[in-house]
This record gives sequence, C-alpha cells and structure tokens, in this order.
Amino acid sequence: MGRGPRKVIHVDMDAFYAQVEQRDRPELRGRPVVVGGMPNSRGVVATASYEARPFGVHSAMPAAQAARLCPDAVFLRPDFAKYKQVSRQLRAVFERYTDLIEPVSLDEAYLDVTEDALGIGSATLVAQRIVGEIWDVTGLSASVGAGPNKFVAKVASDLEKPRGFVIVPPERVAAFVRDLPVGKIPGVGPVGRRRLEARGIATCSDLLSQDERQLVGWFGSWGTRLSELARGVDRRPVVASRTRRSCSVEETFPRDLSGVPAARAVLERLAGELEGRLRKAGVTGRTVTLKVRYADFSTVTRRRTLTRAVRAGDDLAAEAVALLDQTEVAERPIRLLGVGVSSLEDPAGPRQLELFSALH
Ligand code: DCP
Ligand code: MG
Repeated sequence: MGRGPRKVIHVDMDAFYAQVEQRDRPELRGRPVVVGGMPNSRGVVATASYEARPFGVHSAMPAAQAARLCPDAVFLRPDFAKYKQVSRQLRAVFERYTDLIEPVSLDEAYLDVTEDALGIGSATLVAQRIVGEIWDVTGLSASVGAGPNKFVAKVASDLEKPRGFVIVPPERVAAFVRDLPVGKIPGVGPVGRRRLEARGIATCSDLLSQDERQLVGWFGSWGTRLSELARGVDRRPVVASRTRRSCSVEETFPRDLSGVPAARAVLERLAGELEGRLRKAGVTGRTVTLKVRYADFSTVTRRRTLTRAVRAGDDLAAEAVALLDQTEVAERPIRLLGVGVSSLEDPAGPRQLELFSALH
C-alpha cells in the first residue's frame, strides 16, 4: 500500500451539455439554456445552464415544469455525439498527467496524481494546469477538487461550482468534512438523508458523535461506511479503465419509440449495420450488448456472452431482441437503442492478430 497520503483529483465539467451548446452558439451565452426534452413533450431536463438554475430548474425535472419556472429559457435537444467528442478531448488532457484515470461519466473523472507523469509533485499545480488546458483545448470550464481520497475530492469539486477550485490537504480533511450536511455525501440520496435525519443526524459531525456500533445497529454495513466517511476516510482506489475492445452502433430517435415490435425492427436494422462494421474491422465477437435509453434519459445495458463468436446481422439481432425481455421497453417510451459487441476475436486466429499488432 501507499507510503503517505494519496493525491486524488476529481474533475467535473460545469453544466456540461448546456455549456457546450453555449460555446457553439454564442448568442446563447449569458442566457438560461435547458438541454433535454422539449417543454411541450413529456421529456425531462438533462441539464440547465447556470443562468437557469436560480429559477429552480434542474436535471431530471419535467421540461414542461422547467418552462413554467423559467419562461425565457431556450430549450435544446442534446447532441450526444458532440458531448462524446468533448469527453475524448478531456481524456487526452488527463492522460498527459497520469495513467490512473477513472472516468465516471462523459464529464467527470477521478485522477490519481500521487505520482504525476510530469513530476510536478503538487496536486494544486496539477489541478490548475488541467483546468487551464481543458479551457484551452475545449473552451469549456470545469470544477475541480483535490484531496487525499475520492470522497474528499468529489465533495470538494462540487463545493464552489461553477469554476470551483477546492484543494483539501490531508491536515484540513477533518475540518472540511465536519460541517458537511449528510446529503452531500456521495451515495446519500433523499431517502438516505431522511433515514439519517430521523435519527437526529444532519451533518458529518453528528455522525462522528455517534458510536460506530450504534450506527451499524441502525444502518448495517452502511453505518460502517458512513462512519468512515465522516472521518474523511475513503480507501477506494482510483481504478484506471481498461481499454475494452468493442464495436457498437446506436440510434437516437427524433420521437420516442414505443413497444417491442418497433424496438425489434430498429434492432434488426442496427444489427445489420453492426455486421458491416465488424466485417470492415475483420473481427467477430462473443458478447452482445443491448443499450436502451428511456425517455427520461436513464440508460440501461444488458449483455450476454455466447459460447461462439458471431458477426452475422441475424445472430446479433436475435441476441439483442432476446435481451429486450430484461428491459422495460414494453412499458416505457424509448429515446435510444444500441447494439454492441465485445470480447472481439479475429476469426483468422491469434497468430494473425499478433502479426497485425506487430505491424502497428
Ligand atoms: N445528465 C442527464 N441527466 C441527469 C443528470 C445529468 O442527462 N439526470 C447529463 C447532462 C449533464 C451531464 O450529464 O450536463 C453531466 O451531469 P452533471 O451531474 O455533472 O451536471 P452538469 O455538468 O450539467 O452540471 P454541474 O455543473 O452541476 O456538474
Ligand atoms: Mg458536471
């Protein structure tokens, strides 16, 4: 294990989708912008620009409600391809500073810079350089937090958004955590908060004043976890994502789709497209993944690993359609469907694959 405290940075873009849109359409800068569903639909808000937030507009709220709260807001549909592109640019910035990068979502990642790649040494300096470089490369602002673990870094990055910059050195962790409302602890949602408040626990210092055994008695293993976090302790490592070799196609619908037959027709078409991609790449795959994004933007993936590698559109479609049973596609409107394949193999055999990689 480590010799001394780790240095963990958490980066989270400000009002991500909305900021990208404001960057690309300067006439929207300084104006309330809501990205997500349209006000006259049953869609929900994906995010709101900081100009819209004082009106009470927030993620996951029905778009119609957002329009009532903030009648001057400009409503835009999300452009996921664009956000993914920015996300790749962020990743490239992070990679200059460390290999230990754990992406959490398109706009958020943990970085372990205990030993940063450039030998800068100071987490504060690394964080400053990362924010500066993100701005130079993407024209977008980020908030960052740094501390000896993921919990502290995450809370710190959220504390002074937008353009937040909060560094918590090890000796300041105890004071930093003490006054934190329990609702700010990642993983404590509204339900958890109510359970804690019912026991008179509103802040981390309230947690600290409870005996750990009492917390475990009330809340089970969650009690242990809370007790640790309240002391500013979080041992979770930053886990670098493996570069998974996969291939997928997906489609967002101009209007939400309903029903299994409609979903099946789309999946058959996407599977045909995927076959083309796999053919071009000269690979087959053993794991088939179905991706479903519902109208409220919540997204699920379901996968199945086969005993043999497949590539034919018919095979891919059959697997993807079978996986529909494990989703709520029959009951809920669908915004996006996707089919992917991983555990890729080269049907020509491993020797060919080696030769191929040796040539690159
Ligand atoms: N998102 C979404 N639906 C949600 C939450 C988020 O579609 N319920 C999308 C839109 C956000 C992006 O993910 O722009 C990043 O989520 P964040 O929670 O980081 O929120 P923002 O970046 O928009 O704002 P903040 O400045 O609070 O981080
Ligand atoms: Mg964000």
